[in-house]
Amino acid sequence: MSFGGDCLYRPISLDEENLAAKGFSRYGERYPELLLKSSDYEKSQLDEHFRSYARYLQESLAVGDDAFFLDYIRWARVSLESLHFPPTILERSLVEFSDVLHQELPEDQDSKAQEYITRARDLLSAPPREDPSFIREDNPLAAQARAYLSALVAANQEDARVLIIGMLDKGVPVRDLYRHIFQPALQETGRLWQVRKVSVAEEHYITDTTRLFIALLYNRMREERRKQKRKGRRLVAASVSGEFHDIGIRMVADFFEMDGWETLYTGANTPAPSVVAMIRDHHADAIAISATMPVHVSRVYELVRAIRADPNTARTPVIAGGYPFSLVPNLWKCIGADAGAASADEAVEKVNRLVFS
Ligand code: B12
Repeated sequence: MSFGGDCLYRPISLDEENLAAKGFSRYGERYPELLLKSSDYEKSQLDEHFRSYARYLQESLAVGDDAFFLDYIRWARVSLESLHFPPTILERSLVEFSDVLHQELPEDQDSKAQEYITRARDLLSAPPREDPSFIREDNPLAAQARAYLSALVAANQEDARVLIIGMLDKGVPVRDLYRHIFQPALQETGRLWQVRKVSVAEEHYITDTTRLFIALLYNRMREERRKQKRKGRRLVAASVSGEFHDIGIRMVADFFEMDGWETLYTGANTPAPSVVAMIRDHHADAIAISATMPVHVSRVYELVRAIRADPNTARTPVIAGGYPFSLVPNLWKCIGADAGAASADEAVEKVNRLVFS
């Protein structure tokens, strides 16, 4: 269990408020006529982009990898296009932001930041590509996942419920419902939300209905759990503070349950000190930490440090995962965890190896 390994997360703190305000005001000076024509909503979006540049840049600089910053630019481009905003906004605002950074950052940070901005601008000069559906052809339950999502997009909870129950009755394991129905349907919902094909309210409805179905599967999960010899080991599973996404870590926790572990799942937005106390007070044998938003990687890092700093928890194996970990290979090492995994099955396999070998 070592901190660092062959890469290191070096936390830095950029003054988001100041950088965003200066970026916005330079943009206004450079393009006064554009800002004059913009609605309040468009102005608030521009302000939000400057803030996000600072937040994502901070995480990229901390880990020495442009992946978070570039991923944000890709995401912002798709979002702006779907709002029919002029595509030049990103390019122009990046140029202004780059000048602000040059004035505000120390030289070493600035030179890295300028590299990332150059790559972001190269990315913007290439033609955009549409993201394919998350319900892929190689998904063995693709037709059912599409039917599930279509039912929920049409606000037809009953059809979705009947579909899920029908699959359970045919013997489809709970694990496959998670892997091949819920996960791709939720990811696809996110894509449709981003391109404005489903609204925020519809996304919330689809997400919450899926959470309801997951809860309804609890008894079935316990039956699958009973088939597995108990391991006599306990896992704490949490999303870091500030992180509102918790279905991924729910899925990870449930896969551990079905593998014979006992799990303490805390869900979203869990403050670091209370995670440490839970590991200590309940004698957990491992901890799984989740973050979905790349801007929360610093929180994962802080939580791992807090676990290592308490002598009662310092040696507890830590596995970390979620979307940002798919962007930077070995990010788990950089933030001081003992393992990382791209999926719930892999997480179970890796932690079993850490704990039992
Ligand atoms: C539902 C949802 C929400 C819900 C979350 C409700 C909840 N209780 O979870 C709400 C409405 C709260 C929400 C809010 C936001 N969201 Co949201 N959300 C989603 C959505 C549609 C589904 C998430 C999900 O459950 N996926 C299914 C699970 C099963 O997959 P998963 O999380 O990836 O988990 C798997 C792996 O990552 C891994 N894993 C996860 N955790 C761990 C942990 C360990 C230890 C391991 C080993 C593995 C592991 O294993 C899991 C199983 O395979 C996604 C779309 C998407 N692509 O996922 C957007 C998405 C993640 N959200 C997004 C955004 C932008 C936001 C907001 C900023 C929106 C806003 N403007 O307010 C906020 C941020 C809130 C915050 N501070 O965290 C973007 C993120 C873009 C980006 N690349 O940065 C996405 C991708 C949508 C999109 N396409 O634009 N969101």
